[in-house]
Amino acid sequence: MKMTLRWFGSKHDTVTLGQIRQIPGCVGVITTLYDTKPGEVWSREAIRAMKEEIEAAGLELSGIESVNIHDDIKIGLPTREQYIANYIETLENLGKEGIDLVCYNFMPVFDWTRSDLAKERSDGSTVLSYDQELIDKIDPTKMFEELDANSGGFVLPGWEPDRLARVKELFEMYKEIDEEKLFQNLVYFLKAIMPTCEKYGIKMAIHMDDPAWSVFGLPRIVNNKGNIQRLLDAVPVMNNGLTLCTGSLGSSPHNDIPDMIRSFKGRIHFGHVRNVIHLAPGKFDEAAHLSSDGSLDMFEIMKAFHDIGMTGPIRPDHGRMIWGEKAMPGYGLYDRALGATYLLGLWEAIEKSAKK
Ligand SMILES: [Mn+2]
Repeated sequence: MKMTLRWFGSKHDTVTLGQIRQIPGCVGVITTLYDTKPGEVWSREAIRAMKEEIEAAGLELSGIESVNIHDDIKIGLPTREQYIANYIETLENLGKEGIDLVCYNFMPVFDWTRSDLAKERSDGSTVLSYDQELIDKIDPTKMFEELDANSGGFVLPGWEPDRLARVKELFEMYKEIDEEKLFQNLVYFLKAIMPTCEKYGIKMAIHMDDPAWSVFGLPRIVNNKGNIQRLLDAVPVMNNGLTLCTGSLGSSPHNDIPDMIRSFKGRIHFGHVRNVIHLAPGKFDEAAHLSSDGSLDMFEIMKAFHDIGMTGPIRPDHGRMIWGEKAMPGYGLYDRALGATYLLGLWEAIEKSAKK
Protein backbone atom coordinates (compact mmCIF):
# COMPACT_ATOMS: atom_id res chain seq x y z
CA MET A 1 0.00 0.00 0.00
CA LYS A 2 1.20 3.48 -0.64
CA MET A 3 -0.39 6.51 0.99
CA THR A 4 -1.43 9.33 -1.33
CA LEU A 5 -3.63 12.42 -1.27
CA ARG A 6 -5.96 13.77 -3.90
CA TRP A 7 -4.75 17.07 -5.31
CA PHE A 8 -6.78 19.40 -7.53
CA GLY A 9 -3.89 21.21 -9.20
CA SER A 10 -2.27 24.52 -8.35
CA LYS A 11 -5.10 26.45 -10.01
CA HIS A 12 -7.98 24.98 -7.98
CA ASP A 13 -6.59 23.54 -4.75
CA THR A 14 -6.00 25.46 -1.52
CA VAL A 15 -3.59 22.70 -0.51
CA THR A 16 -0.07 22.85 -1.95
CA LEU A 17 2.20 20.03 -3.03
CA GLY A 18 4.69 21.29 -0.43
CA GLN A 19 2.11 20.76 2.33
CA ILE A 20 1.22 17.30 1.07
CA ARG A 21 4.89 16.34 1.05
CA GLN A 22 5.06 17.14 4.77
CA ILE A 23 2.38 14.58 5.67
CA PRO A 24 4.50 11.73 7.05
CA GLY A 25 4.40 8.68 4.79
CA CYS A 26 2.48 10.37 1.99
CA VAL A 27 4.41 9.58 -1.20
CA GLY A 28 2.23 10.78 -4.01
CA VAL A 29 -0.83 12.54 -5.30
CA ILE A 30 -3.83 11.48 -7.32
CA THR A 31 -4.88 14.18 -9.73
CA THR A 32 -6.31 15.00 -13.13
CA LEU A 33 -6.01 17.58 -15.88
CA TYR A 34 -8.60 20.05 -14.66
CA ASP A 35 -8.93 22.09 -17.79
CA THR A 36 -10.12 19.22 -19.97
CA LYS A 37 -13.70 18.17 -20.63
CA PRO A 38 -15.06 14.62 -20.85
CA GLY A 39 -14.44 13.34 -24.36
CA GLU A 40 -11.34 15.44 -25.06
CA VAL A 41 -7.96 13.92 -25.84
CA TRP A 42 -5.27 14.70 -23.25
CA SER A 43 -2.03 15.71 -24.90
CA ARG A 44 1.23 14.06 -23.93
CA GLU A 45 2.74 17.49 -23.29
CA ALA A 46 0.03 18.45 -20.79
CA ILE A 47 0.36 15.09 -19.02
CA ARG A 48 4.14 15.45 -18.86
CA ALA A 49 3.92 19.00 -17.49
CA MET A 50 1.54 17.85 -14.74
CA LYS A 51 3.84 14.95 -13.87
CA GLU A 52 6.94 17.16 -13.81
CA GLU A 53 5.30 19.70 -11.52
CA ILE A 54 4.45 16.95 -9.02
CA GLU A 55 7.85 15.29 -9.22
CA ALA A 56 9.61 18.65 -8.76
CA ALA A 57 7.83 18.87 -5.39
CA GLY A 58 9.27 15.51 -4.33
CA LEU A 59 6.09 13.49 -4.86
CA GLU A 60 4.97 10.98 -7.46
CA LEU A 61 1.91 11.11 -9.68
CA SER A 62 0.38 7.90 -8.35
CA GLY A 63 -2.71 7.86 -10.56
CA ILE A 64 -5.38 9.83 -12.37
CA GLU A 65 -8.75 10.61 -10.79
CA SER A 66 -10.50 10.81 -13.08
CA VAL A 67 -10.47 10.53 -16.83
CA ASN A 68 -14.17 11.26 -17.09
CA ILE A 69 -16.39 9.34 -19.46
CA HIS A 70 -18.51 11.23 -21.95
CA ASP A 71 -22.26 10.78 -21.48
CA ASP A 72 -22.63 9.49 -25.05
CA ILE A 73 -20.58 6.43 -23.98
CA LYS A 74 -22.74 5.87 -20.90
CA ILE A 75 -25.94 6.26 -22.90
CA GLY A 76 -24.61 4.17 -25.79
CA LEU A 77 -25.22 6.66 -28.60
CA PRO A 78 -23.62 6.04 -32.03
CA THR A 79 -21.34 9.01 -31.35
CA ARG A 80 -19.71 6.97 -28.56
CA GLU A 81 -17.27 5.50 -31.12
CA GLN A 82 -15.47 8.83 -31.50
CA TYR A 83 -15.40 9.41 -27.74
CA ILE A 84 -14.05 5.91 -27.12
CA ALA A 85 -11.34 6.53 -29.76
CA ASN A 86 -10.47 9.78 -27.93
CA TYR A 87 -10.38 7.95 -24.60
CA ILE A 88 -8.01 5.38 -26.06
CA GLU A 89 -5.73 8.14 -27.33
CA THR A 90 -5.69 9.69 -23.85
CA LEU A 91 -4.83 6.27 -22.36
CA GLU A 92 -1.99 5.88 -24.87
CA ASN A 93 -0.60 9.28 -23.93
CA LEU A 94 -0.88 8.45 -20.22
CA GLY A 95 0.77 5.07 -20.81
CA LYS A 96 3.65 6.65 -22.72
CA GLU A 97 4.22 8.96 -19.75
CA GLY A 98 4.39 5.94 -17.44
CA ILE A 99 1.04 6.47 -15.70
CA ASP A 100 -0.60 3.14 -14.92
CA LEU A 101 -3.73 3.91 -12.87
CA VAL A 102 -6.95 5.55 -14.04
CA CYS A 103 -9.92 5.97 -11.72
CA TYR A 104 -13.28 6.68 -13.37
CA ASN A 105 -16.95 6.33 -12.64
CA PHE A 106 -19.97 5.37 -14.70
CA MET A 107 -22.69 7.22 -12.80
CA PRO A 108 -25.32 8.99 -14.89
CA VAL A 109 -25.66 12.78 -14.56
CA PHE A 110 -24.26 13.26 -11.05
CA ASP A 111 -20.88 11.90 -9.90
CA TRP A 112 -22.00 11.93 -6.28
CA THR A 113 -24.87 13.39 -4.30
CA ARG A 114 -25.14 15.03 -0.89
CA SER A 115 -27.87 17.09 0.75
CA ASP A 116 -25.46 19.25 2.76
CA LEU A 117 -21.81 20.14 2.17
CA ALA A 118 -21.19 21.72 5.56
CA LYS A 119 -23.32 20.11 8.24
CA GLU A 120 -22.12 21.24 11.64
CA ARG A 121 -21.29 18.59 14.22
CA SER A 122 -21.30 19.02 17.99
CA ASP A 123 -17.55 19.74 18.05
CA GLY A 124 -17.95 22.59 15.55
CA SER A 125 -16.42 20.68 12.62
CA THR A 126 -18.45 20.46 9.42
CA VAL A 127 -19.00 17.47 7.18
CA LEU A 128 -20.79 16.44 4.02
CA SER A 129 -24.03 14.66 4.73
CA TYR A 130 -26.88 12.89 3.00
CA ASP A 131 -30.52 12.71 3.91
CA GLN A 132 -32.85 10.95 1.48
CA GLU A 133 -35.85 12.86 2.84
CA LEU A 134 -34.21 16.16 1.92
CA ILE A 135 -33.07 14.85 -1.46
CA ASP A 136 -36.62 13.71 -2.25
CA LYS A 137 -37.76 17.32 -1.90
CA ILE A 138 -35.13 18.68 -4.30
CA ASP A 139 -35.76 19.15 -8.01
CA PRO A 140 -32.76 17.27 -9.47
CA THR A 141 -32.33 19.86 -12.18
CA LYS A 142 -31.86 22.48 -9.46
CA MET A 143 -29.54 20.27 -7.42
CA PHE A 144 -26.42 21.98 -8.68
CA GLU A 145 -27.56 25.50 -7.78
CA GLU A 146 -28.45 24.30 -4.29
CA LEU A 147 -25.10 22.66 -3.72
CA ASP A 148 -23.07 25.33 -5.43
CA ALA A 149 -24.52 28.00 -3.16
CA ASN A 150 -23.13 25.95 -0.30
CA SER A 151 -19.66 25.23 -1.73
CA GLY A 152 -17.91 28.36 -0.45
CA GLY A 153 -17.04 29.30 -4.03
CA PHE A 154 -14.87 26.22 -4.58
CA VAL A 155 -15.08 23.95 -7.60
CA LEU A 156 -16.88 20.72 -6.71
CA PRO A 157 -15.20 17.69 -8.26
CA GLY A 158 -17.52 15.92 -10.68
CA TRP A 159 -19.92 18.87 -10.72
CA GLU A 160 -18.50 20.74 -13.67
CA PRO A 161 -20.65 23.81 -14.40
CA ASP A 162 -20.86 23.20 -18.18
CA ARG A 163 -22.11 19.69 -17.69
CA LEU A 164 -24.59 20.76 -15.06
CA ALA A 165 -25.96 23.51 -17.24
CA ARG A 166 -27.26 20.57 -19.31
CA VAL A 167 -28.83 18.67 -16.42
CA LYS A 168 -32.37 18.82 -17.80
CA GLU A 169 -31.20 17.61 -21.18
CA LEU A 170 -29.14 14.84 -19.54
CA PHE A 171 -32.10 13.55 -17.56
CA GLU A 172 -34.02 13.40 -20.82
CA MET A 173 -31.18 11.50 -22.52
CA TYR A 174 -30.94 8.93 -19.71
CA LYS A 175 -34.69 8.31 -19.67
CA GLU A 176 -34.48 5.03 -21.57
CA ILE A 177 -31.33 3.82 -19.80
CA ASP A 178 -32.06 1.18 -17.20
CA GLU A 179 -29.48 -0.71 -15.16
CA GLU A 180 -29.03 -3.45 -17.74
CA LYS A 181 -28.44 -0.99 -20.59
CA LEU A 182 -26.01 1.03 -18.51
CA PHE A 183 -24.15 -2.16 -17.58
CA GLN A 184 -23.94 -3.27 -21.22
CA ASN A 185 -22.64 0.18 -22.23
CA LEU A 186 -19.96 -0.07 -19.56
CA VAL A 187 -18.92 -3.53 -20.74
CA TYR A 188 -18.82 -2.30 -24.35
CA PHE A 189 -16.55 0.58 -23.32
CA LEU A 190 -14.26 -1.64 -21.26
CA LYS A 191 -13.89 -4.23 -24.02
CA ALA A 192 -12.95 -1.46 -26.44
CA ILE A 193 -10.24 0.03 -24.23
CA MET A 194 -8.77 -3.15 -22.71
CA PRO A 195 -6.23 -3.90 -25.49
CA THR A 196 -4.70 -0.45 -24.93
CA CYS A 197 -4.75 -0.91 -21.15
CA GLU A 198 -3.04 -4.28 -21.49
CA LYS A 199 -0.44 -2.88 -23.87
CA TYR A 200 0.55 -0.07 -21.50
CA GLY A 201 -0.16 -1.85 -18.22
CA ILE A 202 -2.88 0.64 -17.30
CA LYS A 203 -5.19 -0.43 -14.50
CA MET A 204 -8.72 0.94 -14.91
CA ALA A 205 -10.34 1.40 -11.51
CA ILE A 206 -14.06 2.11 -11.44
CA HIS A 207 -15.34 4.11 -8.48
CA MET A 208 -18.37 2.82 -6.63
CA ASP A 209 -21.68 4.67 -6.89
CA ASP A 210 -22.17 7.27 -4.17
CA PRO A 211 -24.48 6.87 -2.32
CA ALA A 212 -24.93 3.14 -2.87
CA TRP A 213 -28.54 3.36 -4.00
CA SER A 214 -30.53 4.95 -6.79
CA VAL A 215 -31.01 8.71 -6.52
CA PHE A 216 -33.58 10.61 -8.63
CA GLY A 217 -34.51 7.31 -10.30
CA LEU A 218 -31.12 7.08 -12.06
CA PRO A 219 -29.68 3.58 -12.51
CA ARG A 220 -26.98 2.23 -10.17
CA ILE A 221 -24.72 -0.63 -11.22
CA VAL A 222 -21.61 -0.49 -9.00
CA ASN A 223 -22.98 -0.50 -5.47
CA ASN A 224 -22.96 -4.04 -4.00
CA LYS A 225 -20.96 -7.26 -3.99
CA GLY A 226 -23.11 -8.98 -6.60
CA ASN A 227 -23.10 -6.33 -9.28
CA ILE A 228 -19.41 -5.52 -8.81
CA GLN A 229 -18.52 -9.21 -9.19
CA ARG A 230 -20.66 -9.36 -12.32
CA LEU A 231 -18.70 -6.46 -13.79
CA LEU A 232 -15.35 -8.06 -12.97
CA ASP A 233 -16.52 -11.33 -14.55
CA ALA A 234 -17.90 -9.65 -17.68
CA VAL A 235 -14.41 -8.38 -18.61
CA PRO A 236 -12.19 -10.86 -16.79
CA VAL A 237 -8.77 -9.23 -17.08
CA MET A 238 -6.73 -7.65 -14.29
CA ASN A 239 -6.84 -4.24 -16.00
CA ASN A 240 -10.60 -4.09 -15.42
CA GLY A 241 -10.50 -3.28 -11.73
CA LEU A 242 -11.84 -1.19 -8.91
CA THR A 243 -11.40 1.92 -6.85
CA LEU A 244 -12.75 0.50 -3.64
CA CYS A 245 -14.36 3.45 -1.86
CA THR A 246 -15.30 2.55 1.70
CA GLY A 247 -17.40 5.67 2.20
CA SER A 248 -19.50 5.08 -0.92
CA LEU A 249 -20.07 1.37 -0.25
CA GLY A 250 -20.35 2.13 3.45
CA SER A 251 -23.26 4.51 2.92
CA SER A 252 -25.31 1.29 2.90
CA PRO A 253 -25.12 -0.80 6.10
CA HIS A 254 -25.84 -3.86 3.90
CA ASN A 255 -22.34 -3.81 2.39
CA ASP A 256 -19.78 -5.90 4.31
CA ILE A 257 -16.70 -4.00 3.18
CA PRO A 258 -13.90 -6.22 4.58
CA ASP A 259 -15.61 -9.22 2.94
CA MET A 260 -15.85 -7.35 -0.37
CA ILE A 261 -12.18 -6.37 -0.24
CA ARG A 262 -11.19 -10.01 0.28
CA SER A 263 -13.50 -11.20 -2.52
CA PHE A 264 -12.12 -8.72 -5.04
CA LYS A 265 -8.46 -9.59 -4.36
CA GLY A 266 -6.26 -8.89 -7.38
CA ARG A 267 -8.76 -6.44 -8.88
CA ILE A 268 -8.59 -3.56 -6.38
CA HIS A 269 -6.12 -1.08 -7.80
CA PHE A 270 -6.92 1.95 -5.67
CA GLY A 271 -8.51 2.51 -2.28
CA HIS A 272 -10.52 5.45 -0.95
CA VAL A 273 -10.71 5.02 2.78
CA ARG A 274 -13.05 7.05 4.95
CA ASN A 275 -15.71 6.60 7.60
CA VAL A 276 -19.44 7.42 7.70
CA ILE A 277 -22.04 7.51 10.47
CA HIS A 278 -25.34 5.78 9.74
CA LEU A 279 -28.08 7.89 11.25
CA ALA A 280 -31.18 6.21 9.79
CA PRO A 281 -31.99 4.29 6.59
CA GLY A 282 -30.99 6.62 3.73
CA LYS A 283 -29.36 9.10 6.09
CA PHE A 284 -25.67 9.44 6.91
CA ASP A 285 -22.98 11.93 7.82
CA GLU A 286 -19.35 11.72 6.81
CA ALA A 287 -17.05 11.35 9.82
CA ALA A 288 -13.45 11.53 10.93
CA HIS A 289 -11.46 8.50 9.77
CA LEU A 290 -11.21 7.05 13.30
CA SER A 291 -13.36 3.92 13.77
CA SER A 292 -14.97 5.23 16.94
CA ASP A 293 -16.16 8.38 15.16
CA GLY A 294 -18.33 6.50 12.67
CA SER A 295 -20.07 3.25 11.77
CA LEU A 296 -17.25 1.53 9.87
CA ASP A 297 -14.49 -0.55 11.47
CA MET A 298 -11.38 0.97 9.92
CA PHE A 299 -9.08 -1.62 11.49
CA GLU A 300 -11.01 -4.44 9.79
CA ILE A 301 -10.97 -2.53 6.51
CA MET A 302 -7.21 -1.90 6.61
CA LYS A 303 -6.63 -5.48 7.75
CA ALA A 304 -8.56 -6.73 4.71
CA PHE A 305 -6.44 -4.52 2.43
CA HIS A 306 -3.34 -5.92 4.13
CA ASP A 307 -4.55 -9.52 3.79
CA ILE A 308 -5.06 -9.20 0.02
CA GLY A 309 -1.54 -7.79 -0.37
CA MET A 310 -2.70 -4.36 -1.54
CA THR A 311 0.20 -2.64 -3.30
CA GLY A 312 -1.68 0.19 -5.02
CA PRO A 313 -2.34 3.68 -3.71
CA ILE A 314 -4.78 4.36 -0.91
CA ARG A 315 -5.92 7.83 -0.02
CA PRO A 316 -7.89 9.22 2.87
CA ASP A 317 -11.08 10.23 1.16
CA HIS A 318 -13.11 13.21 2.28
CA GLY A 319 -12.21 14.85 5.55
CA ARG A 320 -14.14 17.06 7.93
CA MET A 321 -13.51 20.81 7.81
CA ILE A 322 -11.71 21.65 11.05
CA TRP A 323 -9.57 24.34 12.68
CA GLY A 324 -11.21 27.09 10.64
CA GLU A 325 -9.85 25.85 7.34
CA LYS A 326 -11.51 27.16 4.17
CA ALA A 327 -11.26 24.65 1.34
CA MET A 328 -13.22 22.63 -1.15
CA PRO A 329 -15.89 20.68 0.81
CA GLY A 330 -14.36 17.37 1.92
CA TYR A 331 -10.91 18.29 0.66
CA GLY A 332 -9.19 20.40 3.28
CA LEU A 333 -5.65 19.60 4.33
CA TYR A 334 -6.00 19.16 8.08
CA ASP A 335 -8.47 16.34 8.51
CA ARG A 336 -7.20 14.41 5.52
CA ALA A 337 -3.67 14.63 6.94
CA LEU A 338 -4.99 13.29 10.25
CA GLY A 339 -6.75 10.54 8.31
CA ALA A 340 -3.60 9.59 6.39
CA THR A 341 -1.56 9.39 9.57
CA TYR A 342 -4.20 7.31 11.34
CA LEU A 343 -4.49 4.87 8.43
CA LEU A 344 -0.70 4.57 8.26
CA GLY A 345 -0.67 3.86 12.00
CA LEU A 346 -3.21 1.08 11.59
CA TRP A 347 -1.16 -0.30 8.70
CA GLU A 348 2.08 -0.34 10.67
CA ALA A 349 0.40 -2.15 13.56
CA ILE A 350 -1.23 -4.70 11.24
CA GLU A 351 2.01 -5.31 9.36
CA LYS A 352 4.13 -5.75 12.48
CA SER A 353 1.55 -7.98 14.16
CA ALA A 354 1.38 -10.17 11.04
CA LYS A 355 5.14 -10.73 11.16
CA LYS A 356 5.17 -11.90 14.78
MN1 LIG B 1 -14.45 7.88 -3.02
